[in-house]
Amino acid sequence: ETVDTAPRYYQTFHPDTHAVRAELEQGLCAPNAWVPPKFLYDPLGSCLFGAITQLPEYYPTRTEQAIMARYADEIAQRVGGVGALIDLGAGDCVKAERLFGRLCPRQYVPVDISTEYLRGAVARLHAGYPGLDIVALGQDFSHTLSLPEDVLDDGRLFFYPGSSIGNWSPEQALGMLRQVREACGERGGSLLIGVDRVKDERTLVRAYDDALQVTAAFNRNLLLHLNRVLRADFALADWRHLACFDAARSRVEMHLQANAPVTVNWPGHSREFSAGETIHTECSYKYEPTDFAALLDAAGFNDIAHWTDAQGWFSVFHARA
Ligand code: AVJ
Repeated sequence: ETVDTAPRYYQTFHPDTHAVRAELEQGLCAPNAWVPPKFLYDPLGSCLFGAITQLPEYYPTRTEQAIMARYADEIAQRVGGVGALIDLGAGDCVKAERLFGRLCPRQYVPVDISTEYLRGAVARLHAGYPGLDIVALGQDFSHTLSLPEDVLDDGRLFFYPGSSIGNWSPEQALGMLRQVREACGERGGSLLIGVDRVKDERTLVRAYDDALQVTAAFNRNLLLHLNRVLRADFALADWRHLACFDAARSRVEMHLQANAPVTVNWPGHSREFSAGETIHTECSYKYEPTDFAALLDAAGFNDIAHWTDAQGWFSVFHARA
């Protein structure tokens, strides 16, 4: 007999706050304008990201999935009994769902800044797994990761798939990994994380500048999100999508580039952009496996295992706290 336990939601992220507007204003008014990549994820942005994962050029999702499928037994054996499966940047919860059969978590804890999208995903998941204990967190864990009391504290497994860690610089990633290690607790916690690897520039850039222009839509949709959050007047026609690889920093960058001189206004502010000027919207760092293992080590993780694909395009790591 399965007992139907309704999911619990804890929403701590609210985009309509002064702090969020201040964070955006600071970036937009900087000499080299930038917006944190987390603002790519409003409801439409989360949907467009889902579409990106299906694109022929976007290899990370399917490569990671293939690694997880091929080494499913080994991974499950290493991970052992799972209490809470804590899914950082859960999105549609589909990646975590694939682990349920083998890992049998006693509790599922999806965390995402795209709060409305997460609610929908959790409602669907609950319908499919009525007995599963779900604690959903609408949280911006880029500041601090805080888990409510009802998250089980034995055998925690943090799941950070898809190379989302690549949105952080290596220094920031170290801070994030330290935070995750702390949150693993003292009772057999561990981390399962996917990391995209350094490869030829053409493959990398095409993954972020696809022929169908879904990634362009994903990037430009950020402007619609900013219009809502800031009450700004960005016009889509003024901005084009740009993706490039900075080999020295080992990162793909996404920018929005002004087609012509343009002034953008929102209450209390205006910002002039010259023709060709850009707003930097995302970094996606690419790692060599040894470098990423060193980062895990520096963050205090130990007993590190690593799996990859035949081409060496993507890596999955498991490490104990
Ligand atoms: C979700 C951050 C892993 O960097 O590849 C996809 C986001 N940006 N296409 C990535 C993204 C453009 C993605 N992450």
